[in-house]
Amino acid sequence: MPSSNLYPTAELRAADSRHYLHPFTDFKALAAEGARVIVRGEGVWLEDSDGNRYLDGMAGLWCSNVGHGRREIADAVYEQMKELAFYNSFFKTTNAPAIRLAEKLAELAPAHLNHVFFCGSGSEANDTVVRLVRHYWATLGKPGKDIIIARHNAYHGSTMAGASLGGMKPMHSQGGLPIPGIEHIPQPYWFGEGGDLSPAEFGLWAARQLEAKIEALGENRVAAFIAEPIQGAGGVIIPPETYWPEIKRICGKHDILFVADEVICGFGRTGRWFGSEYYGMEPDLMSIAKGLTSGYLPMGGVMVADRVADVVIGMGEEFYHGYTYSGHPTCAAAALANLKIIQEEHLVERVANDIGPYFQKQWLALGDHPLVGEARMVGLIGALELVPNKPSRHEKFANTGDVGTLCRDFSFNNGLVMRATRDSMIISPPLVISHAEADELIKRATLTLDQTYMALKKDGRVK
Ligand code: PXG
Repeated sequence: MPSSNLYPTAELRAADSRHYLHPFTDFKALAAEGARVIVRGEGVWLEDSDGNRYLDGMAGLWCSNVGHGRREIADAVYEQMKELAFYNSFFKTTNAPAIRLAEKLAELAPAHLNHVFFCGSGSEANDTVVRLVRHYWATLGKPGKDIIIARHNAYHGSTMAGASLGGMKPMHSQGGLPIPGIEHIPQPYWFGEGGDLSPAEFGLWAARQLEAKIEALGENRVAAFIAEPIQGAGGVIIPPETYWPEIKRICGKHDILFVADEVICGFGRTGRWFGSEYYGMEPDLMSIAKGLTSGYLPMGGVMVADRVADVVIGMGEEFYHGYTYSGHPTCAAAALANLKIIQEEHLVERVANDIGPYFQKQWLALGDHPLVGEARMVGLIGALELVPNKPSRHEKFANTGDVGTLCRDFSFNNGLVMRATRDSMIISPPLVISHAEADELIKRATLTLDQTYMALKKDGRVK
């Protein structure tokens, strides 16, 4: 990758703050500071308009599973665009890449999931979920069975239904959310909310909140439970081992659908194709996006179990739902090329047996740092909890988020992209990261922790 370039950074920044409304951004703060202009990506590396290089510890935004700059995907997209850039899938029409992709996904997903509804993003996937599960129960003559249970601090997208399913309080405070018929239960976040319970006890407690909620609402009113196998944006919440088996028992006992939001956990992140497989869950529906195309083009979908498809296809009236870009041929071509790379380079197996264990060992060792209260990781998704007074996990920093932001800024300056959630640091690198690059990531993360620790010592926030 060339280290110099011709981008006019100052002018781009000025135009950016004049015209570009960024997502999830404090506009005034961004205008004051100016955004980093990212101009190039290759493998796990990014380069900005001033020629600075960054190790992309977040795989774009939890999505660049095959790494940046893959020529194979660019070529597949180019070829498809020349042939047929776009046609829709309405009115009894279809296209070859979307068919091939649906077939491929049925092959890769657990055996009982053989149908897919395509859309443009994870948010649209979850909007589709809400409409589809309600349509399913209505078709079975139970239109009143329409409540969807989700979890606090979950992230399911930014559309009206996605943000409603999500459990982010600041999002609900804007725009009149959640929409009706969505309920939330506690998350299985032992480090932050486990009190004096052991992880195992807390995992059972958190799972049983689902049963309590179903019983309080009445099973005849509950359509589905939706959850990420591991909560990503919420702070890489890895549930205690007791959690998913108990959820499985509860979903099996009550007649409700289980929806796995695989937008982050899907396509190898956990060392299995899907996070629900890692936890032995058998979802009725799976939301997918991000790693489906590794972010090369926007695409999402909902995978549908035979049990649900049989009803919706065999008994239902028309499902009045769909997007212009459902089954977009060029996006499907990108997804196919991406999945081909994941298969041919054995990236899922690599996360399970090679780079995953190699990286985890070093990441978990960061738990010994005086600032780190807990290091956790599954596959290639992990977090570090920063605490002021180790080993207490009950004491937190004042003004939650300030220390995380400080640490993230040090990280950027050290040429490493980590994301901060509250006061924890998050990592989710491309699955192609090499051993040497993993070592480099850990080196930069260690330096970042040391600098953060020193700064906090200096201003008295740690003793
Ligand atoms: N479900 C999950 C589990 C997600 O992580 C979505 C749905 C929505 O996908 P789209 O494609 O509509 O964005 C997501 C997206 C963050 C961050 O700050 C995470 C996401 C999106 C934006 C920011 O960690 N995840």
